This record gives sequence, structure tokens and C-alpha cells, in this order.
Amino acid sequence: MIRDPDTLTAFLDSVRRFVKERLVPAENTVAETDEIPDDIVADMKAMGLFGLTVPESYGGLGLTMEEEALVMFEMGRTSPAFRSLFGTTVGIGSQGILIDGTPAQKDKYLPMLASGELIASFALTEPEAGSDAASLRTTARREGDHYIVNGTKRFITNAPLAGLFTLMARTDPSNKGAGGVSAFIVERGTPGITIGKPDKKMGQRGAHTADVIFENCRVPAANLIGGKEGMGFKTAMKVLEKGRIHIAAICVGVAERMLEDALAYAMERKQFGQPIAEFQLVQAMLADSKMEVYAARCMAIDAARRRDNGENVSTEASCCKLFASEMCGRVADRAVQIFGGSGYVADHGIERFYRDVRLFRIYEGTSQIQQLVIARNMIREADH
Ligand code: COS
Repeated sequence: MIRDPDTLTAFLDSVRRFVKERLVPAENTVAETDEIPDDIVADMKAMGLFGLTVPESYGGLGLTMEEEALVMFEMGRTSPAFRSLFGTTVGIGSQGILIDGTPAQKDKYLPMLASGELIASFALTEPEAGSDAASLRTTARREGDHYIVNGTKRFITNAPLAGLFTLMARTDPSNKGAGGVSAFIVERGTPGITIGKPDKKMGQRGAHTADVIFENCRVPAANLIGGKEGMGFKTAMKVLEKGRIHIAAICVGVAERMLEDALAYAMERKQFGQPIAEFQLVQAMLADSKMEVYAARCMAIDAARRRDNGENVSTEASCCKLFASEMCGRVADRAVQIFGGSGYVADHGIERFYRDVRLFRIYEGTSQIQQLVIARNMIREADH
């Protein structure tokens, strides 16, 4: 469902140039300082990257899922931390409002999200509720025209920067499952919110996660997403479904970058008197990687197109997240192998990618959760 091929091509060209000329040269600095430089953040805002998926009527670019996937293929060709900065706003941070929010909620928040003025985080995971998201314990108790929120959220991407949280909390304590959960928009300035110390992570330096602690935090009832209690888990699942296609597309981009670097190295590095790319065992690693990247690219585009067509893509979104993230891990591993000793030291950046991409198999639903979603859907459909 690409609406205007010329505009899209021009936009993709500008993203490609931005990645090559501004982001790739800054990769080492971001890894060393654990910060994305302010001028790069400003450029991202100016390019409209924070508003990729917000409709044009709210100041965004209003991209379709297919168009978004094409942008993510380009954005993936550098350190994933850059994507993380605007990706949580574009994806899981804002989609709850976009998919299930009331018109007043959309009017109030989407323009600020689209411009990058507000960074959005998705607050679902808790110390005791990860894969079993429906068991979350954070509570939101109604008191007059407010909800009083108490609880701790964990590993919340961009929490230190967030101006807004899409928060999942239990409004019905008698319902311990999915039906007792509601989604809220919580502004950063609301009293009763504490952000923990940024987590020390394996990779993705420059992208920060932290605990978010709510203590008697008073959230206006007007910020209950969709204005109806008990719908929050479904909102979270819809948001994650879309997010999984987005992550699959990023995995494709990063894998393409790693493969390109590994190929360049294999063609230049000589052993036994010739470039190692001439050796069939190295060629096998290159070819297997190419094949898998191509398959993941086709899957992400197909799932995106189906979603744009209004199909239920629960299965396809999980299939492409599962395949693309696992594929990305395999490509990272082969790339390190092709680089050999140089792949294990930090100079070439490939060991950094190897650590960075490990997260793709974990967040927005682990590989095992994707397997579970796929198999459950298969069984459900066969039952009908
Ligand atoms: N779209 C809309 N609704 C959905 C949905 C989707 N993609 N997936 C599930 N739902 C609905 C179900 O239809 C069900 O509604 P009803 O009660 O009306 O039938 C409700 O949500 C509960 O679904 P289900 O019974 O499948 O919930 P479970 O507790 O069994 O959990 C899994 C399902 C495990 C798939 C879910 O908890 C999950 O995705 N976990 C991983 C969470 C995750 O990705 N965390 C990452 C953190 S964010 S970086």
C-alpha cells in the first residue's frame, strides 16, 4: 500500500544518506559515551523520524506499515541504539493512543509525539511479569476523577528520557488475568514517579532502560486509554503485534549491514595467498546469511502489506519477529567468524553489533513467546 512512490523514494534516500553520513560515523562515539549527540537527535526530529507512524493530521508522516518497514530496513544499517531513540515513540510508546485512544487523547498527545517534543515509553514489563504480561501487579485504583497508581515497571526503554508513558496497570484487583488490566497515558511530570538508575546492559549503548516506580501517582481518569477499563491488555497486544513487524524490519537492516561489512572484510583479508572470500567454507557463511536476510525481508514486507490490508496478522507478525531476530543472531555470529580474531576485538565494530543484536530475540516478546503465539493461533484456527 505504498501511496506515493516518489515521495517515499525521496524519503528513503534521505534516511539512507542520514544513516551513512551522520549515524555510521558516530557509532563509536555513541558506544564510548553511551549518549546520542544532541545535534543528531535534533536532526532526527527535523527529518520527522519521531512522527513516522503518526497520521498527517496530527503532524506525522502517516506511513503505512509497509512504508515503515522500508524505512526500518534503512535505519537498521547502523547501531540499533539510534533506532531505539525514536522507535519506541513511533512504535510501542505511541501506538496505544493511536490504536485505542479517544479523539481527545489523540488531539492532545499525538502532535507532541510526532514532533519529538515528547518521547514515549511503553511500560508493561515488571519484576515479576515479563513473558506472562497479563499477571502484572501494578495497580490503578479509581478515586474520584483520578486513578492512584502503585507499582514498579522494569527494563523500560527510554524511561530516563520519556515525557510520557503508556502504562498498563490493574484496575480490577478481583480479576488477576488480562481482563483486569487497563492502559493509561501518564505524563512524566506527574508527582509520584521515580526513574531508577539506568541499567548496565550487554549492548545497545546509547539506548537506556530503567525501572519506573509509581508511588501513589495520581493519573487523571481522562488518561485511561479509550476511556474504558479492562481493555489495556488487548491494547498492549495490538501494539506489540505491530511492534514485532517493526523489529523484524530492523533486524533485516542490521543483518544487511553486518553482512556487507563481513563481505568487504572477506574480499580484502588474505590468507593462504588469496582473499578469504575465495574459500568455499567462507562462501557458505556468506551465502547462508544472504539467503536468510532475503527470506526475513520478504516476510517482513508480506506481514506489513497484510496488516495494511486490514488482515489479522498476529501469526505473521510473530513469524517474522521470530525468524528475523534469530536470523540476525546467526548472521552476527557468522560475521564475527568471518572477521576471525579481528571480529573479537572492538576495532571493527562487529563484536559491538554481535552484542547489540542479542536483544532482538528477547524484547517485544521472546522467541519462545512468538513460538507460543504462532502455535496457539494454528490450533485455534484448526479448531474452527
Ligand atoms: N490483538 C488483540 N487482542 C489480543 C491479541 C492481539 N494480538 N493477543 C491476545 N489478545 C486478546 C485475546 O483475544 C484475549 O482476549 P479475550 O479474553 O477477550 O479472549 C486477551 O487478549 C488475553 O489473551 P491470552 O488469553 O492469549 O493471554 P495470555 O495471558 O495467555 O498471554 C501471551 C498471551 C503470552 C502471548 C502474552 O502475554 C504475550 O505476548 N507475552 C509477551 C509479552 C511481551 O511481548 N513482552 C515484551 C514487553 S514489551 S518490550
